[in-house]
Amino acid sequence: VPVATESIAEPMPKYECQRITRLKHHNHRFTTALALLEEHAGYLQSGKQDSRALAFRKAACSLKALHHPLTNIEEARKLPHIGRHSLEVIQDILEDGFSREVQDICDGDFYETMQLFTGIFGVGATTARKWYETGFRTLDDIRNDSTLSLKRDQKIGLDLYQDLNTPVSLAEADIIQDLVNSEVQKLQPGATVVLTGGFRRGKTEGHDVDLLISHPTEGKETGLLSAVLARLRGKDLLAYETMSANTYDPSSVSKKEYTLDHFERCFSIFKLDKSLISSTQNAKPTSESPAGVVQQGTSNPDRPHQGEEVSLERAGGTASFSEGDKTAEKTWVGRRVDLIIAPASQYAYALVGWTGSKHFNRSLRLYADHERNMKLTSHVLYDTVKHQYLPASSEEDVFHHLQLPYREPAERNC
Ligand code: DCP
Ligand code: MG
Repeated sequence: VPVATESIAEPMPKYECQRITRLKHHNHRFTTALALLEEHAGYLQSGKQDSRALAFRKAACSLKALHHPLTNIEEARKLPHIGRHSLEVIQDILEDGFSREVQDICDGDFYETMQLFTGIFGVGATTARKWYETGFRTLDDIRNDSTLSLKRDQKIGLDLYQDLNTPVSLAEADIIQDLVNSEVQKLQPGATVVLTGGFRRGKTEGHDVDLLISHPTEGKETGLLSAVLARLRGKDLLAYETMSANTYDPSSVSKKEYTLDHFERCFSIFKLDKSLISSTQNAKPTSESPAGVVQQGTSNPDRPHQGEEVSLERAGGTASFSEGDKTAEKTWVGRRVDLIIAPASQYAYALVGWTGSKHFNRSLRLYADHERNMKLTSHVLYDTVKHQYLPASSEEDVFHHLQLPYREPAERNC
């Protein structure tokens, strides 16, 4: 007789960072539906207070960490963070095999149009919704309306729509890492260029390539980013770039709102030569279809860069994208690349922060704050009782300071 080990095991811990959450789990039929509802809730909300979206995400995270397929609603009730709305969705899927609410969202044109518009680089939910409410439904509606004054990044986003909505493969990410690394080594031998974000957590596709650049000797990373960008520009490898300076201010670490990081970084679009990737072409969507629903497009419900339009607008970008590129057969594919510079003393915290997932980070920060009286950022960990910073030279050190069992990147997929 099989023993239901989990019924006698301890209850699931409250914080996601206390659990093991892998990419592959037993409850995709629920979590894909909840991810779609999260995305849809994000489209409806404005500002940063996306509590409905967060509720769906937290419910999905609990199901992802479950060691077996969920088979009854009573068990779902016992899991942490499964709210009333999520319970209803889970119950529908258990009983009917699909969620009517999810189906209705997919059948309407709001969700589909919002996916289309937020897929434009530089367009967040607020702008997309404004366009939807104006009556726009297609990319050509946007392209052909002379009254819209599109930002430079949004124009590039429209021009490269197909490229930027085709998932980046791991093979492509490796090529881009090599390209950047070879330039970095010429400028500052011994510097490190590490592929972070979803790829480091074991994903084989992503919406962008996140490269964390550092040097074991503190200070040697200074000036590196502009120099690397100059070299890449010289080789005509950049279609777009916008750099933001390091705005890190150690005195602000104790402020509650201090959660985003302040490293020197560059959002860019690389021109990846097609001849380099011909053997690794991939054109399939990243997202799975939620229970009983055929999903359109390649948009990833996990896509976290929505709402970034403000900072991009403020930063203003420089684009190098000539008419010739558009009219002639393009020999390259546009790929989103984030380059982040971290000094050695902050590297371990930056690595945790940029490995994610975004939700894992959120839970780590809450755990640090509420359970350990510590403030965690992508720069430092600060003990608010002892009034001291806790240095870390590895990710293991970070978990150790927080008195949490170490989680491999592949176990941080919540
Ligand atoms: N990050 C974060 N908070 C944000 C944005 C990012 O903590 N608002 C961190 C966690 C992410 C990492 O940076 O894992 C990289 O950001 P991405 O948006 O690229 O996220 P992923 O790499 O996880 O997803 P994708 O595979 O879609 O690129
Ligand atoms: Mg990424």
